[in-house]
Amino acid sequence: MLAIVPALDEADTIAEVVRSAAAHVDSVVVIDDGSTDGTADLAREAGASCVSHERNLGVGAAIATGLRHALDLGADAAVQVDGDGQHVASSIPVLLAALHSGADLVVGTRFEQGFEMSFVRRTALRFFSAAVSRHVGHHVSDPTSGFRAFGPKAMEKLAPIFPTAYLADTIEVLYLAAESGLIVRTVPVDMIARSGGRPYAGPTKSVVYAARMLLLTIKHFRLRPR
Ligand SMILES: Nc1nc2c(ncn2[C@@H]2O[C@H](COP(=O)(O)OP(=O)(O)OP(=O)(O)O)[C@@H](O)[C@H]2O)c(=O)[nH]1
Ligand SMILES: [Mg+2]
Repeated sequence: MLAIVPALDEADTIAEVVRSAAAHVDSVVVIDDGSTDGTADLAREAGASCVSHERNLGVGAAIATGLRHALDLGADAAVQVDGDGQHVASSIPVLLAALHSGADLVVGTRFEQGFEMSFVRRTALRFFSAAVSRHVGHHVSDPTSGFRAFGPKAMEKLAPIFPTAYLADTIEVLYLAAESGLIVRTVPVDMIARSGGRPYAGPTKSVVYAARMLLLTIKHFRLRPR
């Protein structure tokens, strides 16, 4: 069992993320994407192995690298945990338990805990939640959550096709999972607000990539498994 931690300039939080995840998995790999604040060294000092991309490839590419790494190690499961400290490690066993109950890919959802967000973001997420839920045949209330667990079949099927663009790395991958015959399930998890570093996407990037994701949603709708 492996934790995959995508990280870009998360020096404030990475050591604690590695240590807290390590209590629930066999090993932790941090996928560093050109951090300039010492994230990679801090991750190693905290006990993680660290893979660094030569240039910034984004979160999706980092997860793909992590899944390939997990397959190479022969890991039976991989948990995706953000490096900014938002994903509370004590929820890792909850994600893994859902894998053991028969799911191939488990999405940790935060809305059950009443997570705060803006009206526009909430509305867009409602739309994508409805589209993803229909596609995977299970209600996914929080399709952009990056707190997830992958079983062996999900690692194998998704590692070669993991989308790299922002939002596609969380939403489109669920369409691809359903089209690959994977069972997608959700469990409520604990998440907290960012305590340091900077968010990956600002408002402009979010709007542009949400529009792109809308087009991809139409494309995948035609491929929906029946
Ligand atoms: N490997 C890699 N990791 C990244 C990259 N950009 C962001 N990350 C990491 O991916 C995780 C998620 O990014 P965040 O910016 O926290 O995204 P978010 O949680 O949707 O947004 P906030 O709620 O604002 O934190 C964090 O651990 C980041 O350090 C990147 O280009 N490459
Ligand atoms: Mg975050």
